[in-house]
Amino acid sequence: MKNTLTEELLVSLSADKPSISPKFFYDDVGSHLFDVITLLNEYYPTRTEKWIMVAYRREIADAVAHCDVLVDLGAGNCAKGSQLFTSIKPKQYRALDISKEYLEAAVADLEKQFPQIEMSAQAVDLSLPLTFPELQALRKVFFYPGSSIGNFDPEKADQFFINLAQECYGNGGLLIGVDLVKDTQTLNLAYNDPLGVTAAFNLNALLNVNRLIGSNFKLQDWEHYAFYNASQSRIEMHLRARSDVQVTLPSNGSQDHIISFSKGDLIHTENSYKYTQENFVEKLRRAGFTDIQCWTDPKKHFLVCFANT
Ligand code: AVJ
Repeated sequence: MKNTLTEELLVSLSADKPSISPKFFYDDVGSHLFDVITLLNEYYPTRTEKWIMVAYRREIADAVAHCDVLVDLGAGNCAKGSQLFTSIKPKQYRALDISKEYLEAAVADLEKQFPQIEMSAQAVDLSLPLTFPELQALRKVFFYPGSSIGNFDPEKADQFFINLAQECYGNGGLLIGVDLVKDTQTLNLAYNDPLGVTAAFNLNALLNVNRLIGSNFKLQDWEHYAFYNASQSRIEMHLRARSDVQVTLPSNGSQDHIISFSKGDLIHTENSYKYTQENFVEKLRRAGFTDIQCWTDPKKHFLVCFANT
């Protein structure tokens, strides 16, 4: 594990455009920092999605119509998934996430509250194709909230949707939440909160990397840098070197690797793509979904879609 991570980070940090994958945000501290981000006034996505889900609860349940299995992609604490139980009434609940321990505890709690729903927890890497042959005959609802799709490059997102549309086998669909393109100021503020929680969340990736591979990033050498790139319709998050810095990546066996950064150099840590409703619906259609219904908030800040096959 340690070796492959070291290898992965050595490659991504020595590249022409150095990067650290956003998956490195989510250690224990990072997951909690993200939870705090979702409470911030400036970070509108979480609360706006919640508002849509509540305001259009009936309409969404009607669009879904019937659900044998709710497949929660990136379930986390299962809070959003379980909110759907009373409206969508799934017979089975499948919670998927990268971290299995966290997930199993959440699912165990839910099983006590909803003994009539059959539940399971499964560790997955969502960047790889998913397959559910055992669910073929059942009506499935894939659930992918929170604009997690925004972390995928547009081409990757297409692949992800094509995979899911196929896995529906004509019997089911995708319930998804996505952040919408809006004025630059609102976008920039959501990723540059004055309290500095997003900055801490970004910088924490360095602490996580140090812990995982034994590197020696120092927080005082780096600063949070996030902005909306309008031509690519995405928020970019970076860590910017505050001075010339050298970082050592230990390697067992061979020599340690030293990577040098100059003042102002960037490490790209995240893209968060934003879509227009038209773009997004077209994307779902191209992937093989046919009947697509959408709900949004009055300011059109966020979009929830049910894409049927
Ligand atoms: C979890 C990927 C949806 O892109 O808004 C929040 C992550 N990064 N603030 C997002 C995030 C900085 C979030 N997603």
